[in-house]
Amino acid sequence: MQKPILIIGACGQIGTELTIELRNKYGAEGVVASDIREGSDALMASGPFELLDATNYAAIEDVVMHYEIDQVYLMAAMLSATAEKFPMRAWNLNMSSLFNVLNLAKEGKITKIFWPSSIAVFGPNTPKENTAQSTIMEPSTVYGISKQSGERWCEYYFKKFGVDVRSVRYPGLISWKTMPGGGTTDYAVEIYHEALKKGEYQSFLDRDTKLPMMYMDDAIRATIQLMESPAENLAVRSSYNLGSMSFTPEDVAESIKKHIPNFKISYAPDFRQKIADSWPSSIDDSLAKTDWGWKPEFDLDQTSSEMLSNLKKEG
Ligand code: AKB
Repeated sequence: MQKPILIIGACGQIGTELTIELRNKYGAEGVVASDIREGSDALMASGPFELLDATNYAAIEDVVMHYEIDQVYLMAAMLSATAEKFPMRAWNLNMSSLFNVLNLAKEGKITKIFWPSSIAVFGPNTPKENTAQSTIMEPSTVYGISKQSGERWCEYYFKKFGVDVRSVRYPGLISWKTMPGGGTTDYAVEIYHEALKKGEYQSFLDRDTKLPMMYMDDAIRATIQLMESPAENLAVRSSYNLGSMSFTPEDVAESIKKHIPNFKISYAPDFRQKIADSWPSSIDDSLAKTDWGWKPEFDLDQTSSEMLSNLKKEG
């Protein structure tokens, strides 16, 4: 039997769905969920849970030893918009949590790590369209700087100590089960909630701000697929570009109108506009495709149908 997986940050937007999916695959006891706070009733009822601070090395080590953990998915992070407000807290959380798991692997206490990077590693001088895996980066946000530094450390620990760490640069993620918190791409989730509740939405990004985005089912599939790929296939040990679709707030509004014809969108860009303007519009993920067979399944209209029908069922 496979040794259990530990998910740190299991109650967040990605962690919640990742935990459920990994439990479907490996059984309830095969996945230990952990977070600094408790999560949804469904998540809490689905298997073992530990309250855990991702910045506390000794506490993570205790959980790893107690459950004989083999792999860690580190999903705890402060996202781009919140990180601009609390730069030092963001740096501390995003970096110390990563060092904690990298060092556990270096010491041979776990064998494999998943750590999420982001399109935020790119910056205003990066070519915007079809952004390559390796190009000018120069991130201009606190979050982006922490993710780019994290990528460098992942590659360093792989090359220097043989740590099997794997990563993708997530685009904006759209999901209905758990709200995102503190990101610049959050509008693309809020818009569906507001469309159903009020029939209108005021977007904090301008109408033509095009960003790379992905439906959560695709993101979860990519994450598990990468973790299950043979190590020798993985040429990238910093983080893989991961693409699916790109759209603007106006595109989402048009897609929602196919279901809610009277839906209205207005625009009031705030500080998050500057963050969005520094990120790519579309991503070249050909290395993920060749190295581990990545293939996205959801386009914008499929995402809208899924979001609206599931949120409607939730009431
Ligand atoms: C954010 O908006 O901060 C995140 C991200 C793109 O990493 N969703």
